[in-house]
Amino acid sequence: MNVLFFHPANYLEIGIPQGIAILSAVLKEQGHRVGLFDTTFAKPKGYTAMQDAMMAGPAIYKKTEYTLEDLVSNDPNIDVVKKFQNTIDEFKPDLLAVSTMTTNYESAIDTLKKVDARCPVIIGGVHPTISPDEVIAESVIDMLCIGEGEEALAELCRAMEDGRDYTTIKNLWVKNNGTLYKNGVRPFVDLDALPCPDWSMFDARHLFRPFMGEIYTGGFYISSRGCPGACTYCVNLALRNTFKNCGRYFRYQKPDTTIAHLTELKQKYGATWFKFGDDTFLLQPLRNLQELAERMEPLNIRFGCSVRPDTVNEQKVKLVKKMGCVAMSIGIETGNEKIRRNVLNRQISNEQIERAFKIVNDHGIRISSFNLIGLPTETRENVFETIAFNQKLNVKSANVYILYPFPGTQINRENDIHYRGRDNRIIPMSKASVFNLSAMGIEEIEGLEKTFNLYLSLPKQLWPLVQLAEERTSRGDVIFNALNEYVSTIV
Ligand code: B12
Ligand code: SF4
Repeated sequence: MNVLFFHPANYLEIGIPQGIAILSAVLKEQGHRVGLFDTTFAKPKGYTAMQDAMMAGPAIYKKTEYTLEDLVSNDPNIDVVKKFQNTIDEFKPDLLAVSTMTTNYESAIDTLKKVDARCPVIIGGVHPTISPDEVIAESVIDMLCIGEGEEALAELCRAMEDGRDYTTIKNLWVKNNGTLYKNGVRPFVDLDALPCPDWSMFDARHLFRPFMGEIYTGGFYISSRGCPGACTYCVNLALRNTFKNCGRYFRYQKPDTTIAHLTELKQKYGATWFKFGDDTFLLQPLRNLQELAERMEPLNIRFGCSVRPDTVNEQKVKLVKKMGCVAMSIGIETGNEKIRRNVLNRQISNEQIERAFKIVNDHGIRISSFNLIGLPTETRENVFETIAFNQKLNVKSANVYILYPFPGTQINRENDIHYRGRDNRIIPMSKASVFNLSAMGIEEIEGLEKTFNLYLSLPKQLWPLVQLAEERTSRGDVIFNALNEYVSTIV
């Protein structure tokens, strides 16, 4: 079978998607031919280079010898549809396999509608898993995968190759001769039975990893799946319900598997920097981390990971430091404990967060905090509580997002949110303020998102100026740019 994967990423949103990389490895093991159409480096017409700081993100930005923009500066502009059609015509897929989150789902569908796949199209990823009804209703989609695809896709390819019926495969919804077959879900895959992710078909520039002024080679790696949390803004709760009879929702690999894969990725691709995409890396039991610490140290890699503050303790942080951890993303979400507990259902106190930050800071691991604004009931004063809390924690770089009530989340359900606008298009992340869930106005939230890091970095005497920078006017922009320049070069 010829299987062509489609990764409909936004331009320069680098990072090899682990979903496609694992599925590709599984299919290759079974003797199938695999190809890829990836829009990450498809430079759109009229594209103008972004600031380097925007590209690398505030958490990791420090000037580097060269930037991602330098790496793509000589790339031609690409007509995505034409290039996709050429790839299809040359590769001649028997199956087109698309992977999407909510944020890139619609652009994937738009593109699919403009090409002739000349074969069945299957789609998977978090969005089809959470919103299968709307996805399967699309005329360009023939099948979708609910949840894990390793076994389902392999079974589908075998059946298609043998000319057998494939309408009853677990995890798949299949359209066939006017009938829709909605099959149930299967037990979770054994994470230790999966092959090493296949990075070979991806553009090597996906591996560009600037960190603290140095450039490394590396990418995402995920050693566990699931999270026992039930935060109201996260899809995990809905996923856990969908897969409640499939096995233990939070699962992790044996250290043997993690070590074997990291070694292979280092040997094959020169990867020395990894970002563990595990939902919360320190959830693994201590004995796992102990073994990983012993066996990862000689590998001499650096990595970053995301953790929940209530999983941080001295012993675990010592171990990850030994493994090579240099950066941690920790979710504060809001400085107001009541909102954190009652609105976000994160039962974590400010004190626990302070303790976690202290431990991580004491071990010299760089922290970037994650914050949400625009939360239900949130006022301007609450946002300033979040800024003050970041200051108290000595956060140097804060990531701040306006809450987007993704489908499947409790906030989405409780507020009866339609995430499509009047034009029936999915409201993009950049317009999350229009959901208007907080006690603030839309412009006020947008202004606070824009200036959050300025408030965080600048002394209170300059805050009246920062407030002017919140405005969406040319005066606001001029002041914002000047303050931003000042913060990134001097403060
Ligand atoms: C790594 C990651 C990223 C990376 C993505 C890089 C990359 N190219 O992979 C980056 C940092 C860019 C990113 C950004 C964002 N992310 Co993110 N991210 C993740 C994370 C941590 C891991 C994804 C992953 O690789 N999982 C492991 C693989 C194996 O699982 P998988 O992709 O789901 O694939 C499996 C199945 O879905 C299925 N499958 C997948 N594709 C296909 C295709 C076919 C044909 C088939 C049959 C099956 C199949 O089989 C796979 C193997 O079992 C997930 C959380 C998570 N643990 O999944 C969040 C997650 C996907 N992200 C999320 C969010 C919210 C975001 C952001 C919006 C955050 C923000 N505020 O900016 C942005 C959006 C970016 C954008 N503009 O689109 C949400 C998605 C919500 C949604 N409804 O889409 C998640 C689920 C986190 C969460 N718990 O809420 N993210
Ligand atoms: S801890 Fe993180 S991954 Fe787990 S449910 Fe909460 S937001 Fe989702």
